[in-house]
Amino acid sequence: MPTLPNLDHYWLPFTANRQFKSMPRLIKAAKGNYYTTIDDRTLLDGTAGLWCVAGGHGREEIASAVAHQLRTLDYAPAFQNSHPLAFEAAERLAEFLPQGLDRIFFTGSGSESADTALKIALAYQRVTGNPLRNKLIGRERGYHGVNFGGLAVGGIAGNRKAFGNGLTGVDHIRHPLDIARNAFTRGVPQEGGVELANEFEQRIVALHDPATIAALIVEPMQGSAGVILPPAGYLKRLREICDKYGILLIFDEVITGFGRLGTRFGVDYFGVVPDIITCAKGLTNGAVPMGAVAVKREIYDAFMTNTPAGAIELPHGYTYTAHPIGCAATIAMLDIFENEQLVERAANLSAHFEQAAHSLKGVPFVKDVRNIGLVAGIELESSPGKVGARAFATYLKCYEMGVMVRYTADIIAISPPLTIEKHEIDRIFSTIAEALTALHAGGEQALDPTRYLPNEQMWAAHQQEIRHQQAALVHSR
Ligand code: PXG
Repeated sequence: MPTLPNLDHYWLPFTANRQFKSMPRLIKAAKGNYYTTIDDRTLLDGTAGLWCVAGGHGREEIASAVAHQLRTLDYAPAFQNSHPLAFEAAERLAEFLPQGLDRIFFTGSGSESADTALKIALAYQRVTGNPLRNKLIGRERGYHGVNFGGLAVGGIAGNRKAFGNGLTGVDHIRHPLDIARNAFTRGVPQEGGVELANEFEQRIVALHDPATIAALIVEPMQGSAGVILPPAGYLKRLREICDKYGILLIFDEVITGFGRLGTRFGVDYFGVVPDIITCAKGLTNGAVPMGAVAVKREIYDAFMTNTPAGAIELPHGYTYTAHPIGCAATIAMLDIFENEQLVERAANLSAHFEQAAHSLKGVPFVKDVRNIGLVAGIELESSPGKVGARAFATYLKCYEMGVMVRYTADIIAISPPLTIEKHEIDRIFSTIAEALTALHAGGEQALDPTRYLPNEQMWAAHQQEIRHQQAALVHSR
């Protein structure tokens, strides 16, 4: 049995630390579509880590590319210098991205990509003679990471309210979730998209004066906030409004990029092309922290032609921009996408995945199922006065039964590696059904997190057992 590490020093992100430390769920290894926990459970990965492990865990190709790169060139100064792999990674990524978006700025994460994209949009307006265009528009329930720019345009209230006033000159369009109208729709809702997008023009553009707006940033599909799909025609109409008023359109594809929707990017799924795309996560299979921002060639060219020769065109960048290790992992991952036809694989599995997700209709507490590509959101009725408790208990019960799911508020989100097999998809959704049925039978008590393994009592018993064994060992010497 394992010994727990000292849990005192590490402050976990987006986690109830005291609760977690009383019942730590620690993973020690992963291969393919499975994790191994420190208490030797096997968990099927229903979430590709945090939406990032598109190619399955423990990819040998990435490990050896990274190891080789570490031994060859661990680091080179990112400013005023570079290294060949940065250019190769950018070229390869440009080939994978939608046509026309082929100038690449590398970052270290999705949050850095969001802030980089916003800064490029603002600087672009300035460099093209529109310095008054300095407002940024996001969307309610949008998630663009946790840095100040992304936070400002983001629309998840709980992520914002602890952190002061943020940026000025920011507003939000409405999110498109309408359960009353669209519950259990398979794929994108068909109704209401254009009217909803028109509100951008009628409310926000009109309110602010279009000549003051630099950019609109949206996720093609809102992932973090619980899988919110754009109705048909909605993104296309947003594009038209942006074009009409000279507003840049940014797609945050940190989740929707790299095959998640059964297409390379959300752009390819929806047939709507933004001016700037952000990505991260699947770029390196989650193996190395890395992100990227792709801009239309005209945007890059505007910086190159409208700034004095010899000047720094964009005063922005990170120590770890185009880090050699990240570039090596990116190239290895793009090879995997090509060699294994991962995007096509995801597309081919989508119908089976949709069927399995919607089999949850009628299961206790399920009030909506939303799906697209290899993504499903299962919205539960909240327990009165305890928003999030039911989804948390479902997550714990699934974990106990050997399946990793994600939850946010009372929504379960499923986004497996694109290497998932059909029988594994079936197992994910049947486990959720079983967990919800058990929760229904268990009543109020079933919402108590300490009932699920691994819990405090189990770990206490382990630690006790270990102390006994150690004492016996010392004794026998
Ligand atoms: N944009 C989008 C659209 C994202 O989904 C970020 C930016 C930020 O990326 P970084 O790499 O800075 O975390 C994200 C991240 C979840 C979950 O469970 C989602 C994210 C991160 C962690 C958990 O839905 N999205």
